[in-house]
Amino acid sequence: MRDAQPSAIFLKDYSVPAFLIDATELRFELGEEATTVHSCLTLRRNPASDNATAGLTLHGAELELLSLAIDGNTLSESQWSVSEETLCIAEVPDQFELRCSTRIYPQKNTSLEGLYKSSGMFCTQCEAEGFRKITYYLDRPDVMSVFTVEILADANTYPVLLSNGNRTDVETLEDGRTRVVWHDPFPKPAYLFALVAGDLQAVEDTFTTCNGRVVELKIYVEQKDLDKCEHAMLSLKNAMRWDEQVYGREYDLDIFNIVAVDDFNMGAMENKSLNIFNTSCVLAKPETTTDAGFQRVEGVVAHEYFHNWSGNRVTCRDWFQLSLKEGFTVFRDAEFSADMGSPTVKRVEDVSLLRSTQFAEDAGPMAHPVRPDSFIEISNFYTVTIYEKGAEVVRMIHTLLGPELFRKGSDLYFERHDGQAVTCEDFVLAMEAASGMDLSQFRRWYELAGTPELDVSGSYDAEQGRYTLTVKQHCPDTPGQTNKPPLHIPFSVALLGEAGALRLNLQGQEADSETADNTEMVLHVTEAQQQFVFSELPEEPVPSLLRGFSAPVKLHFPYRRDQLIALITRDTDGFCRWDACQQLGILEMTAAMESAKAGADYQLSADFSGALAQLLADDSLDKAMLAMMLVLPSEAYLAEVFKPVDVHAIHHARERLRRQLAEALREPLLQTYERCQDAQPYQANAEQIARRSLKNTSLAYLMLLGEEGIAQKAREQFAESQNMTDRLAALTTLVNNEDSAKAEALMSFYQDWQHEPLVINQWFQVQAASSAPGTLEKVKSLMNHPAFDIRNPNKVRALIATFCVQNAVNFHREDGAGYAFLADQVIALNRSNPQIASRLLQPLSKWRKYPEAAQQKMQAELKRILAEPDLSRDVYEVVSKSVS
Ligand code: 0A1
Ligand code: ZN
Repeated sequence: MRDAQPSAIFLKDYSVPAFLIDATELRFELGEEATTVHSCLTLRRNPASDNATAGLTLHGAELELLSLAIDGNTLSESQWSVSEETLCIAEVPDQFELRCSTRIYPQKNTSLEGLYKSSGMFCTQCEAEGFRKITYYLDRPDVMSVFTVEILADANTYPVLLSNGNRTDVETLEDGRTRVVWHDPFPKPAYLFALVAGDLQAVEDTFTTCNGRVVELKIYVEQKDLDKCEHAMLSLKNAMRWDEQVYGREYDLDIFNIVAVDDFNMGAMENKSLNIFNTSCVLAKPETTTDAGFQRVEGVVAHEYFHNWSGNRVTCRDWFQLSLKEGFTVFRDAEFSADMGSPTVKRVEDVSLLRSTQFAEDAGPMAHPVRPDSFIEISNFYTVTIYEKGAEVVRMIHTLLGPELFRKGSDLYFERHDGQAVTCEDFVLAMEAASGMDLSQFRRWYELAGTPELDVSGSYDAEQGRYTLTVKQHCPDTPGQTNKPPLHIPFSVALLGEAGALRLNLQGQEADSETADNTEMVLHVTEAQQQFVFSELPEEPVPSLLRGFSAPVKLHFPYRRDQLIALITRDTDGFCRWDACQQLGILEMTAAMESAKAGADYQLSADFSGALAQLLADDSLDKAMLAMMLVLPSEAYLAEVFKPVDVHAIHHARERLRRQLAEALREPLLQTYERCQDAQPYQANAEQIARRSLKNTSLAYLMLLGEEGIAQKAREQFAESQNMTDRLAALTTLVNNEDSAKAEALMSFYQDWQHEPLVINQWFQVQAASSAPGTLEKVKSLMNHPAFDIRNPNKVRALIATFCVQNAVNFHREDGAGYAFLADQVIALNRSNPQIASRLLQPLSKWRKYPEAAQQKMQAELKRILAEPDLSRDVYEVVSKSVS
């Protein structure tokens, strides 16, 4: 809990550590009451530090100090002092061995940081600053040490005892305990330390590396989950192979372990050779897991594995550099998932997330650069900006350099910095050195918060056969940053003619041609305003802009409707086709909302439904793409487009348009629904996933027609489907349409799956997301359901966060009850789990986007939270930055 005034720490204040720890020996005595941790640290003064006489200050929190000794001599109480967060020893030699014993209480640890218990097993989470809750230490990523870990625990209760690296010793003691020793030869920061003790079973496999080394792979789970590990194991092997082939990175130890735990604040953690996973990101089988769940497992397994190089072998100097490992690793996992499935679909999914969630963050009170300048609590900075915008920044470097030079750059980065803790600047320097490219202006992407906006216009001179694109850029002000200089924006373009993309002849400007036939180019937008002139164009082209979403910007171009339809039906860039659909959808939404305001009825435009009908008739189109193109812009994205955000008007207009679309496309949707039925046994491959996605999108539309015959199909699908994707899609549409079978379906679903917590979370989610009136009361009553547990983050996310984030009409109820509910939950979680409390709070922090009446109610709840005694640093930072 916080001191009177939590203060910010600043990147500009970084200094090297005064001491280094060459070796770390830990001995854990795991007990049912308490755990004792004995540490032996080999310390020496850091030659790079300019303070040669400094005392030793170690981090530590919530620890009971039992004893302290330097070089074998026990220290008396006058020789050290402890505060809530530190242990200081004023006088120490230049080189010494520090022995320290502490007592901790993992059974009482509800924050899920440090050592804690989950479903009877001991496990750890040390990133970012959790190790200090285990023992006193230099808990900062630039202190890298070789760890040896001894674990003692009751042999019956904890038959599996794991830590990082290789197991070097094991014995059974006379007192009924087992003693094991693990040694990790690679120096690492404390945040990568991990320990697991429990009654677990493993699924085993091997991987032979490119150099013929055999690596033992194990996924440890509870016995009942042994049948849900196959997909994670396959994903792991695919990721290991992919990293060799695409990045030349070979795995470096003889074992790689994954452990699944029920209670986990995030998705997973890349501890060296002992990844710890939220069960939701590792367990999958067709009967319990949706296609999206399968894809998430694949992506997260790969992400954590890729960290072995981008994060572990080369780590971060300080937490301001978090995106160095996260942005790069997200880029790597996105490319991997693209290669394993459908690249365009993956790209569209990622861009959707970025544009709804990251753009919102970048426009709100918590906006921060990819490399922040300051923070109060680092846990608040595991954000979509650090992860997803950070990945976009790496992607832009990839686009600017091209794949070969990018690979040269990454090779150089790994070679230069293997075993080091480095900065984002080191990454850019390696990319520059390998490519010869000047990225000086590009660096601003790391420094500036806010989403840049591109205002583009085009004009065609028929006589000269010239097309001129005028591009203006500006980046809005964000907290602490005004009047920003222009960024270096890679702007990928093509010009479409009637018969396809036209050859590009760009006058006088430097640009890289992307395609052999010269039909796509990356323009370097570097100034506040710039013109690009293309010549030898026999017809007025339709510009296809920001292809593949080549930069994380908001693009404005005054497209005519016929131009958007041209892009929808014949652009060769999948992202631009989808985006043109979204833009036409926004035009429809705008018109529908204006009509509603004037009390008039709006009728969906025929050109829009006509274009979608044309797509439905096109058998050559990827079905997953088609499914995405059929979906109107999400409410979350529309909340980024309309200002102020009237969530009720948006929801009702969107629902009306959806119904009208269903009416206009009834026949083709019915045919599509039937055509996409799968006779094959379930597989999580791209083709089947695409088919299910299109089938269930069609069903969701058809259900809006309120026809008994269609409802019957949904009920049948619910009752008969053997996989969770189809079953949950049917349940969702029965719930969303208040079907007569809703209550019974929810009940039978619960009966069938009450023994599977991950499935029950989906059951909570479906109910929490329903736009029906009274959902808040339903959510409150579900919080008293025996299957709900507020201490479990997955359940909080499934029920509470789903309601607050994905159910805008109910969360933004006009009486403010949704806001009060959220504030109550934040206050309840503030003490038990500050990280989850702070994350949950985010929707309230965006109050400025909403109409006046909502603003006041949201602010009042923020103030109520701020007035709470003992606010955690996590919650305090978000509330204090967003209130006022
Ligand atoms: N490094 C992990 C994410 C992670 C961060 C913090 C955690 O606990 C507070 C846990 C996991 C990743 O990127 O996957
Ligand atoms: Zn990561």
